[in-house]
Amino acid sequence: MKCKTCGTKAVVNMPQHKLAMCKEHYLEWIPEQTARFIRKYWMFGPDEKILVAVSGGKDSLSLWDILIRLGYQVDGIYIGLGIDEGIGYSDTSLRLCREFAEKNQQKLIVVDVKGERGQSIPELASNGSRGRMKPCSVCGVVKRHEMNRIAFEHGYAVLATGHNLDDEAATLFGNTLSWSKDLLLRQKPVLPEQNGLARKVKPLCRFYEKEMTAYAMLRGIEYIYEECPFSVGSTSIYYKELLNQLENERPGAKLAFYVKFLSARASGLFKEDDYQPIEEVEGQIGVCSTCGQPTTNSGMCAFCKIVTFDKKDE
Ligand code: Q46
Ligand code: ZN
Ligand code: ZN
Repeated sequence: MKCKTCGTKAVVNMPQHKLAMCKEHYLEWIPEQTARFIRKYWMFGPDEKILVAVSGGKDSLSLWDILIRLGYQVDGIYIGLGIDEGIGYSDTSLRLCREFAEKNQQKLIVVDVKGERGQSIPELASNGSRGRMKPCSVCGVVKRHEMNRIAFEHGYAVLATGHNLDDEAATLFGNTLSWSKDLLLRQKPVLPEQNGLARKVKPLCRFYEKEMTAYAMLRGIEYIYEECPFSVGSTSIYYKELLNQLENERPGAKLAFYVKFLSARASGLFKEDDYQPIEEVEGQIGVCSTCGQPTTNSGMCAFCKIVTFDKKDE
């Protein structure tokens, strides 16, 4: 196997693209492709302030690395979830994010959920008054809220996350199985800024997970190998396994599934159905009575319901 660019021995083989590359050219190709996706989907411009959400995993730290290499002004945000589960998951992931930030002389904003709200994610999830909730449901609400809050308070126009193609294809698969029109309409590489919330972008959405693993390893990025303990047995992991079976038989199938969905939607897949008068759409968004963030709930947003109930019980 030879590098398509220089003909020396390739270290990465990508049958999905019918492409193989040496280390040097692979490490150039990934940022070039990322820059292409940023332009193609109109994610952000060179002067915009970007906040990248980092978890200590390969995708988010690689995204931070790539955006730095591309010359963007990009700071990191780490949400400390307080997940230990016998492996010190949150402690290790925070340490790796801090080390990355120091090594690259970048700013990292750390939000410690337990320090600020009194309870970690597992504690908020098992708190009795609201009934038990799944840690991932609580976690999703808390992470979204805190990232939006920090982006707003610190004036970041853009919030970038490290979702890769495997994540997006698994989400798309789940949304398609249930034909969740609202979720299919919202599943985009870019969600525009609205109601004071920063624009959300996913610059890695067209890279396979294994491409990001190769990038992180070849760049020498130290990341946490363990997945979050609460992800074990999740539906999204099951969908990823199913899609990997398909991909093994038909290289490129996962990418085609996702990219063709984006083009089908852009060319009007939902056109007739998705029309809603603008007054109706705007009427659905209110403001949380406690924190002021936009919400479709009346009264308190989902985040404030979680953390406020818990405070009363202390
Ligand atoms: S971090 Fe949070 Fe994930 Fe862990 S608790 Fe679930 S949602 S699995 S991306
Ligand atoms: Zn080469
Ligand atoms: Zn709120």
